[in-house]
Amino acid sequence: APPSLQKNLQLLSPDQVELAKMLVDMGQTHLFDHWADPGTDDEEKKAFFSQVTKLDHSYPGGLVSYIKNARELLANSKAGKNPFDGFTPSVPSGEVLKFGEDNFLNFEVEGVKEARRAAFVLVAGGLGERLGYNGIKVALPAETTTWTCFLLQYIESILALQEASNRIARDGCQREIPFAIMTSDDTHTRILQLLESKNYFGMKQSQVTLLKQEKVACLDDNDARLAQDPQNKYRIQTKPHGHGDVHSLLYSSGILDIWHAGGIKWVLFFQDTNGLLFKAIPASLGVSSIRQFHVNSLAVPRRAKEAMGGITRLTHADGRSMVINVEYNQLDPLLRSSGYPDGDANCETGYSPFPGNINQLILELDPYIEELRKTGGAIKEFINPKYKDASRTSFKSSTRLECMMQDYPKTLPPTARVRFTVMDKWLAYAPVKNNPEDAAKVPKGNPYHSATSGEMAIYRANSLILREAGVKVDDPVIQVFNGQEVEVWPRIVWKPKWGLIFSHVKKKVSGSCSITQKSSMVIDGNGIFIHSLSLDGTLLVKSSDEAEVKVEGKVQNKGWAMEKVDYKDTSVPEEIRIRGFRINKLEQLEATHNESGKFSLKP
Ligand code: UGB
Repeated sequence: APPSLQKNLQLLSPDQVELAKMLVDMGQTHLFDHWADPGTDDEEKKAFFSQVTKLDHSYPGGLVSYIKNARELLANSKAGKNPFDGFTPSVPSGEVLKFGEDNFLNFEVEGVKEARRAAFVLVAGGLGERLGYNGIKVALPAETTTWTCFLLQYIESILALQEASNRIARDGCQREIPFAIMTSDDTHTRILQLLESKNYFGMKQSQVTLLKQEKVACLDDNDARLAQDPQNKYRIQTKPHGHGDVHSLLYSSGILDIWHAGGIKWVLFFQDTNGLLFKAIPASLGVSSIRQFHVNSLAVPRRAKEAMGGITRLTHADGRSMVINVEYNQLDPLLRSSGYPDGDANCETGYSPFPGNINQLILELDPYIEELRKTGGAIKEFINPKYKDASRTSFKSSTRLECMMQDYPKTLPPTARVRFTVMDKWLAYAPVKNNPEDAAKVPKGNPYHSATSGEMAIYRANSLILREAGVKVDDPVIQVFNGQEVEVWPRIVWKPKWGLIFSHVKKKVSGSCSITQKSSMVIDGNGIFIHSLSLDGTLLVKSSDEAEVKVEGKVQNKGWAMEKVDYKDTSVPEEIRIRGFRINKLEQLEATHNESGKFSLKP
C-alpha cells in the first residue's frame, strides 16, 4: 500500500481495510496518493469508503468484477475489435400487425385478458440531455389540450387495463397490476415528489415501487484506473451505467419473486416519453401470450439512420444465432462490413429492412427469473471511450461501462423464444427526445422526436382511430412550429378507460359523425357514447363511471386555436416553448355528469 494509505490505516474499520486492500490489489493505489495525514480531512476519508461500499454493492460481482470487465472491454476497444466479429446480420421475421385487422383485434382482446397477470416497469433514470428540458421528462405534458403528463397517462393506462382485465376475468378476483419505476439520483426525488403530490395519480401507493439505479465508476485509462472526481479528491467520479441496470435492480430487490408468488406472468418494460405506447400494449401482450414468446420486442418500421436501434438476426460462423437490437450507431458499420455496401439504407419500401426497436420489451416472468438466477441480472456491457489520438492510449475525458436493457437476450440459450412484433408507427411510437433546435435540423422525412411532434402524433393517432371507426375526420393541415413542419389534426384526446382497445372505441361511436380540422374534443368517462355528432369547434365531455352520456347533434363554436410561440421567448413556460405553440381557449361546449344515471347531450 502507498505510504499515504499506510498512515491512515488506524482510522479504518476492518471492513474499510478490506476494501482498501481490494483497491490496492486491483491497481487503484493512485486513489490514495493525495491523502492527507490523519487528523486532516478524516470525515472525507470516511465518505470515500461509503462511496466505495456503494459502488461495490450496486454492481453484480462488485468493483472487482467491474474493473476486470472494464479491462477486457478496454483492451478489445483499443485493438479495434469488432463486437460483431464472426456474426452475419440478416433481416429477422416476426409478427407484423396492422391496426384494425382481425388478428390485431384478436390480439388486443387476448392482451386485455392477460393484463391482470402483467407487471409494468418504467425506466426513468435518464435526464434527457438531448431534450434539454429542466424538469423530469415524465412530468412533461404529453399533450397540452388536457395537459396530461406522461406519468399520469401511463398510470391511467395501467389502471384502465387493470379494470378491463378484471371485468372480463371469470374468477371475480380484483387483481392489482404492479408498477415499478427505475429512477436515478438525477430523477428519484422529483419523481417521488410528483407521485406524492398527486396522490399517485389514483393508483394505490402499494402498487408502485421505486428502484433507484446507482451510477458506476469512471475510468481514466486502458488499465481501468478509477477516475478521481474533479470536484473532490476523496471521491471517485461516477456516470450513469444505462437503462440495462433495470434487470439487476429488479433481481436484487427481490420484487420478481414477489410478483411470481402473486401470479404475475408477464413483465412489460417501457421508456419515459412515448405518448402512444399504450395503444400498442394490448395487442403486443396478446402476441406474447398467443405466440408464447419469452421475449417480445416492440418495433416499428424504421427509416435508415433514424436514432433507433434495428432489430437484427445475427448468425455466427459457429452456428449460434440470435435476434437482437443493434444500436443505431453500430448498424451502419456492421452492415457495410458484411455485404451491404450501402450500409444503413432504405429499401424499396422507403424504410430500412430492419425493424426499429422502440425499447418496449415484454418478458415472460418464469424464464426471466430463471435466467437472472444465473446472471444476477448482469447485462452484456459496452464501452465507448473518446480517444485523444490514433494510438488509442489516452482518453479525452473519463469513460465508463454502459449497458442497455434490450441486450438482455444476449445471454439467453438458443432455445429461448426471442421474437418481435411490428406495429404501425403512427399507433405506437412518438417519443419526445430532441430539443427544438436539433429537431429542426432533422433531415426531411425523418421524425423529429420533439415535444411538438410527440403531441401532434397523439392527435393524429386518435383521429386515425376514429376514422377507422367510421367517423369522418377532416384531413390535417401542415403547419410549422419551432422550425418543424408537422401535420395538425383535430385535437382529439380521450382517457384510456374510454378507448382502451379498438373494439371499445367502435362500441362507443355510432351513426354518422364528423369532426372538422379546427376542432378539439376531450372525452373523459367510460360511459360516453358519441352518436351522429357533427363537431366544428371544441367539445369537452366528462362523466363519472356510473353515468351513461349520449352525445349527439351539431356542436359549433369558435373552438380552441393554436398560436405560435417562439422557443427562444423565455417569458413563456418551458413546457409550451419547446412545442412552439400554445392553445388559446376561445370557446367550447362543456358537459360534466358526476352523478349516476343516463344523460343525453343534444346541443
Ligand atoms: N434511462 C435510464 O433509466 N437510465 C439510464 O441510465 C439511461 C436511460 P434514451 P436512447 O426508443 O428510440 C434507446 O436516452 O439512447 C432511461 C434505445 O437504446 O431516451 O434514445 C431513460 O429515462 C434504442 O435502441 O435512449 O436509445 C429513457 O426512458 C432505441 O430504441 C430510456 O432509458 C431508442 O431508445 C431510454 O433512454 C428509442
